[in-house]
Amino acid sequence: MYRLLLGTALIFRFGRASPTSAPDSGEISLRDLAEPRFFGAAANTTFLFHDQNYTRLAETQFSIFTPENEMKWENIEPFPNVFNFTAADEIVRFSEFSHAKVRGHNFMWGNQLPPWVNDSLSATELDRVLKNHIDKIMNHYRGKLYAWDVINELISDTPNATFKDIIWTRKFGEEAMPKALVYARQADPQPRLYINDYGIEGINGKSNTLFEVVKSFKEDGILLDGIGFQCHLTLGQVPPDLQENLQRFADLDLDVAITELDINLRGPANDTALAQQAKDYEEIVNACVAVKRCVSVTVWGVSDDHSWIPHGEVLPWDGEKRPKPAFFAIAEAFGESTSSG
Ligand code: 9MR
Repeated sequence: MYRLLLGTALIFRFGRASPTSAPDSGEISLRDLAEPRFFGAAANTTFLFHDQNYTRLAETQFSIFTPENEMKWENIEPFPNVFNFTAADEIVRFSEFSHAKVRGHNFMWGNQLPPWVNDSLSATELDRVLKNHIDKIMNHYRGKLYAWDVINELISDTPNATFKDIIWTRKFGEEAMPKALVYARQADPQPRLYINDYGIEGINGKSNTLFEVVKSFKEDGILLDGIGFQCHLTLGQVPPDLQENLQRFADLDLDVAITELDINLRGPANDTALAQQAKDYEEIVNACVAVKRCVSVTVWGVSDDHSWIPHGEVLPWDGEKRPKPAFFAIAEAFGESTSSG
């Protein structure tokens, strides 16, 4: 009740959402059922405070948020040493009001870089630029963030290479990841530092590559706290060894997290497809709750109308913010797990 009132107060305070009657999810709150884990969403300021039903779901259903785009380099440091924290701050403030955590996203990625971060910078200049970027942002959010995706999507998709060929690896080679991790740890020892990637959900060539990289970091004393498994998956294709894979990373003394979950129907949203989608969501949540070090499950968006995949019908709430079978499947998976670690 408190949270509902708070949500209404927030909407009133920011004054931008239009009051409509919200389809609700009954008495079920996934954030409550997920405890002691976190249930999260990618939050997007284009909708937060602008779509009342979105804000209400955000406020009542989630205990952790990842800014979908607001902390990416092109948005947060669009020009050299010129930082724009406005949008990212809105999400951090909203999270504080609703007692939710924040995962920062991200520092080192090949996409969504501003034009001035390009190959014409020397390795020395890029090094200075990276350090300054991490320092300024971590200072700004000191004490406020739970975790950071320090590194996003650097592992190669092909077996003949360890890393993707992007600006960071072109300039720094295999020092790219350690550099970012060390700078982040130096800037603020508090937040959990993660490597986040896609296609590493099952035991496969790519996750094996990451596993070896992470093992060598551990041996070299490079501090890393967790691995984010994005889980942008296609209907019916949850890897059967997801849990085993999460566990082998956890066994390296790392937290693991499902960070960007959605299930793309790639076809019509009929009852059969929605039932399979629910099964897929349930399997993923089950895998997380079976692994002690799995700290959170985050879906990439809130409802189908605001997903990064248009018409993909990928999320637990439909375009009208009505709970889909996937929502109830998640509730069941978390609900049944309350006794497990
Ligand atoms: O959801 C994000 C979308 O709004 C952006 O246009 C897109 C641009 O690259 O990035 C999306 O988020 C990505 C995330 O940051 C990293 N993993 C893949 C996500 C989906 O593309």
